[in-house]
Amino acid sequence: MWQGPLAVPGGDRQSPIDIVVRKSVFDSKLKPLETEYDPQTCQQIWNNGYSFLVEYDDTTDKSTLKGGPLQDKFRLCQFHFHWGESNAWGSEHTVDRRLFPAELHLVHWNSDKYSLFEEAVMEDNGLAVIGVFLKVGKRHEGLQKLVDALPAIRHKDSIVEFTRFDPGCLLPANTDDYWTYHGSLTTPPLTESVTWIVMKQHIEVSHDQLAVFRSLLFTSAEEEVQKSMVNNFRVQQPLRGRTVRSSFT
Ligand code: SG6
Ligand code: ZN
Repeated sequence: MWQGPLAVPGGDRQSPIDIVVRKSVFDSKLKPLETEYDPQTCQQIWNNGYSFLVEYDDTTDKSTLKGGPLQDKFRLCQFHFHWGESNAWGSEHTVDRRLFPAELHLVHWNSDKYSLFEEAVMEDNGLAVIGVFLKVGKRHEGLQKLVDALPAIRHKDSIVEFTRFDPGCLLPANTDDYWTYHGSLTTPPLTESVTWIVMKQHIEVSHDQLAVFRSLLFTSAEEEVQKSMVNNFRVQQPLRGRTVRSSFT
């Protein structure tokens, strides 16, 4: 795939990382997150050959993220997941080396400073991504509407209308407790433009719901050999002197 040595720049704030709880630094100035999501901005879901993306209309400030470690207002453009072939791994970030079966990423761009995602993605303070770990347990009611839509986008490049989905239903009950650090996108262009906000609390989904994620394909309908969409996470990157701050003690 893309993870050849040439594709990986020698940056010093790459993602994902292992969060070492004992080394994270409590910062009393970190505020609670303020998410304001309008389900009406939800537009479509597509299989981009690496994950599936739920995309939001980001032409206005209708679905936004503020607060937390952020000075500016950020606009939601999409969310997606990373997951493993088994429940033993799949997340991109880890906590004290603990792996989770999947990880949700809600991607936002700085609409105070920039006018387009494409512009923000190249800039230092351009993006803010919320990461939420998924654990296997009871079925997640909010997620089910999404799971039901997945068979329609089984192959790469398929896209279907998907509307009125509130991404807030995928956040854990407590969003006040999180870790934050400066990092990068975990796929090309791997730009070091991301303020990562990783939730301490996980959400629970059922094994069956994750099994539907795993029934997606990396390959398009035309390809002869079909490949299951699993293990779509990047390998962990060195911390290189960065500090992970926590909003909680
Ligand atoms: C996923 O992550 C998405 C893709 C891309 C990538 O694989 O399929 O759309 O997202 C914002 C963006 O370019 C990187 O996003 S991530 O760093 O949050 N994982
Ligand atoms: Zn991601």
